[in-house]
Amino acid sequence: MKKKRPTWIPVVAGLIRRKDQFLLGFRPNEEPVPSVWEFPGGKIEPGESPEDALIRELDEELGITVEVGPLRLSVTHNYGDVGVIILFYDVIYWQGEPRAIYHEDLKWAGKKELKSLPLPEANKKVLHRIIATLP
Ligand code: DGT
Repeated sequence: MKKKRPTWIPVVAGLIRRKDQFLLGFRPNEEPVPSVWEFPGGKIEPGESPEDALIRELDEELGITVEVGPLRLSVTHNYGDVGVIILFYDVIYWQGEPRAIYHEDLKWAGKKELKSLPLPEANKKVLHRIIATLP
């Protein structure tokens, strides 16, 4: 019998930094990852480059126009029977003031606060590496 291949979802997330803080969005209460503070971003559409996906997602979610920098880190995680691979990119420049178009709320959080907030499991795994990207 043919083995069922797992489903993988490619996701991009932006590391938007202001001084020693990151911009986070509070996810609406929707499965599979409800009510946590996440790094803004979303799924890469088929045929789209990761950078273009991040530009599109940050425009849709926050209403900002960004310049995407280098890929800083990546992580894989399983949510039930689907796996996500999340590519975290530096956002080196943005135009406009971020607004909570998709999220319930936005906040700037520094190292100490990040460690105490509810975050997606996939982010907790690499939190030390995310924090290491702060100046
Ligand atoms: P859609 O089109 O309604 O399916 O939604 P998208 O494309 O905005 O994608 P989204 O944000 O629902 O999917 C991202 C997946 O990655 C979701 O399963 C949650 C998971 N995830 C884990 N950590 C993070 C994170 O820090 N940021 C984002 N954006 N997603 C994360």
